[in-house]
Amino acid sequence: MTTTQRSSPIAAGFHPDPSVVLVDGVYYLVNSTMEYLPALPVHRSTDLLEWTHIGNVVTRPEQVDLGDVPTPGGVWAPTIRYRDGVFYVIVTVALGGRGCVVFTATDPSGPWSDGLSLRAVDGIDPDLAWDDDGTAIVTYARYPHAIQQVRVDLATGEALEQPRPLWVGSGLSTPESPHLYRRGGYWYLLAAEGGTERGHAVTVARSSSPEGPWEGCPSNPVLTAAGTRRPVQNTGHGDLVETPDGGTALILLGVRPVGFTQAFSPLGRETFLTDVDWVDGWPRPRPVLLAGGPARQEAVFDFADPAALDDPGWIAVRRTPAEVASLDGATGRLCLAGDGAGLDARRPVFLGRRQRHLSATVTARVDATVGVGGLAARHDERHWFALEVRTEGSAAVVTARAALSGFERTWEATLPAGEVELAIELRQPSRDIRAMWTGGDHIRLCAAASGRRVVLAELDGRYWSFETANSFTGRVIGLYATEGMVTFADYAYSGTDQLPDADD
Ligand code: 6LW
Repeated sequence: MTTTQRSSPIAAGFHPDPSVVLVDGVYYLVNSTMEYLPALPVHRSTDLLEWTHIGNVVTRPEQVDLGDVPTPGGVWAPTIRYRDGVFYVIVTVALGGRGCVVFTATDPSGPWSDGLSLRAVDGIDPDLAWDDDGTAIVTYARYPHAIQQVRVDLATGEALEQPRPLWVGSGLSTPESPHLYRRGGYWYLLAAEGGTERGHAVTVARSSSPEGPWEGCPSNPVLTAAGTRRPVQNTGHGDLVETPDGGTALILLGVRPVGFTQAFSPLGRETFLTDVDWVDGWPRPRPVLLAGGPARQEAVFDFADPAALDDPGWIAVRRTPAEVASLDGATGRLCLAGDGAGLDARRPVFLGRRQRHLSATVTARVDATVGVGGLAARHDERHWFALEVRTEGSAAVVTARAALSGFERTWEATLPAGEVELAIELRQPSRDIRAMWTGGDHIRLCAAASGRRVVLAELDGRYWSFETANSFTGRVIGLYATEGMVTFADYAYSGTDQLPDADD
């Protein structure tokens, strides 16, 4: 059972590239998911503050054809829109997947369609808008031509014209994530520039036509955290939406780097919200701050509950959760069958959930009497740490493993054979200058059995952060098996955030 949180960020943990639509007083949010399935989570809200995860656009692997798409490819930046009773999500399955696809649904919680491929869209970050005469316009990013546009027939997927260069941006690097809006007598083109790292920025242009010519805003970039010590960095890649009181909000991605140097962000890119003022006919988003009290979230999954895997927040790597995990009603346990693939494989046997808080504890009770497996935190196949259990005679041998770009270190402890409780403890470091060498969060890898508890390793989380992994995802913590049959009694997550000091 998961409790909904109310604070900023609005979608915490690995939730990059947000897009939002307002339909009959209800907001729907989608985010990219890279190599994970199900893909494209859909969150719902009536006030823009409290969000509930209601489903996922991609629940069937054929919808995206992830196959063996390499990291950091997969399901990139979607746009969600609505017209005449139909919800549309347009997305790119990048680096060898299905390319540009449009999914439709009448109920955003699903099911969503098999998807229509738009072969003419040879770029990323597609946006969907409609012309006065109802023709669909897809605006997207393609290097080196920056923002491009093409009109398409959404019944057939065919292009109605040659793709056209649209806007080169304000002069920063990599213009991308375009969105078109109509307001007053103008069409507005919102974009991200500067790359998704510390230079990330929001820029805007306007025109009387969706084709341009575009007049850039004189105060571009209209938002960036570059060069500041704001607690939320990399702010960019946003989508505008009307607020319940008739104002405007920007939903955008950002990271929460920890510690004094603010160099490493354990959770990856998350989704934030900020208010937008209109000044001289231009949108001016306010800096993104952290709001609300520290939210504590608890989620306990008891695998004796036949509904334990129904929660839409479970994700697996390049396969659906149902392809890697099953519940055994007779024993009340979750079963993972190892197939020889380790956590460094493209398709590990791994079932996880996003780390959503800067301080979190994740525990699982595992039986590895006839297999090898345990609990792992993963950014990608080259950046992960884990507690792995195997049985040797009357001993459960627990190995803490830390893998970083091809380097691996292990620590071992022996406990009595049988059920072992594994714990990954993650703690947000102080922002005090005296703690500056910490870099990332504090990681502790622990195991316990028959009343004996051991701390196997303590790590600096800088090596398992967005900046080090550089793979577009965030930390996902889950259960895994490499060999034989490994079973689990439960998975428990408890997390909280400490707000930065008032002067930050
Ligand atoms: C996304 C693009 C980006 O499509 O990263 O750096 C890609 N910018 O906007 C994946 O999140």
